Amino acid sequence: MKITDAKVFVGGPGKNYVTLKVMTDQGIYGLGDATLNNRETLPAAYLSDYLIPNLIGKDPRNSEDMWQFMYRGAYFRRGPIAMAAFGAVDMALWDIKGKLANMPLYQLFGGKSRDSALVYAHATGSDLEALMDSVVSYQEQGYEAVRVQCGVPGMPVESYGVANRQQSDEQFITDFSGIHPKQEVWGTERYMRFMPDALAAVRDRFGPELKILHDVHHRLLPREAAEFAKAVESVGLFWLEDPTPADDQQALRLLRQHSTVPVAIGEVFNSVWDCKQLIEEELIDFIRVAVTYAGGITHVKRIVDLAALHHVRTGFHGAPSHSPLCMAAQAHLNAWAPNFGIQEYLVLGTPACDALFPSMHRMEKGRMYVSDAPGLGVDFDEAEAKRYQYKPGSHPVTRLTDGTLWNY
Ligand code: KDG
Ligand code: MG
Repeated sequence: MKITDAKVFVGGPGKNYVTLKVMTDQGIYGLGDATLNNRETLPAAYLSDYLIPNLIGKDPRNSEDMWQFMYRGAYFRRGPIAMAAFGAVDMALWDIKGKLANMPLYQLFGGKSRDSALVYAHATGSDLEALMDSVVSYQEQGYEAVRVQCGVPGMPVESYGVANRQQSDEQFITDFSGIHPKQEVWGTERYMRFMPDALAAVRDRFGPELKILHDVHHRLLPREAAEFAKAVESVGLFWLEDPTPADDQQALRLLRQHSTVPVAIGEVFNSVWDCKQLIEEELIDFIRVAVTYAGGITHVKRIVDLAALHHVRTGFHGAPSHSPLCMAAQAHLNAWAPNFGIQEYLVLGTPACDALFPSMHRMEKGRMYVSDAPGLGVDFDEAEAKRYQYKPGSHPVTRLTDGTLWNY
């Protein structure tokens, strides 16, 4: 069996999905995703200029050897652009393998460990009242878990994950007005004074059963993160996400010494080496990598296995920018992983997105049901894809009130 051709498509409804299609001499094709949010043209170029020419003529069944070839062969290791490009190739080869075996991918990993995967949604409000309304609407749809983000009094409404009453959460991931980022303002003291009480108010209102998550989005210094984690302990969070940037991983020890709040980190990680210290020292409770950004199924499965040895559960990244292909790969891992925790899931299939990526993966009442179709279980409609083209966009940047550039 041989790979005969491969193509990359960039575009999609309101997002720049980077989709790889790998064709074989047996008529079977595989699909993969390289959508690196707001840097989409770069993994696309890595694929077209370097990887696709090396795929032609290779046996697609040897996905492990191909992964090693891409990683070791590049010499310059890791990094989100390369790892997203490798992720797309790896997913496509697993898709082909599943189609050849006539099995959904979760069967190739070891079968199902659960019938459905717990999912969390994003509840958000410019103030506490709007946030409460948002939580109610998710509860009414059957969600058991919600991430809550809220505007902080005295700070501009534009801040990570906070929607005002007219906006949807999705608009906060990409600003399509161009490549010059818009600016948001962050005030640590105000946030630290307001947010623990806001989270406690959500707990009081909704009672003990609601699983409440909160994302600090890398904004606090290690000491502040430890103070915050201690202050929210009585809320009983399901997790506290990215309390501090994890570049300095030993800094998380300080938080652990002061609080038992469960910690989730890893959405910006792209290899097992980024996760290693946090997992081995048991400084986190949930690992947040995404299959696309972290080199595909082959590599993320290794991260999941390492995490399992250290009681760390999965909580794969699934922001609105994630392609249905990435979410499908994660759905198969979620069905299998003995250490599954929760899945962030926001690509709630708009008709346009479903038309581009038809699939039988299903969301119902805050749970995801994996498709039984062979391979990834997602198709890609090339005729639909012609309707879209790349649109430049960017993440906002964050500055402190005095203008100092901070972590987005
Ligand atoms: O591209 C960046 C987003 O994926 C990120 O800001 C979303 O923090 C995020 C989350 O938890 O989904
Ligand atoms: Mg996050």
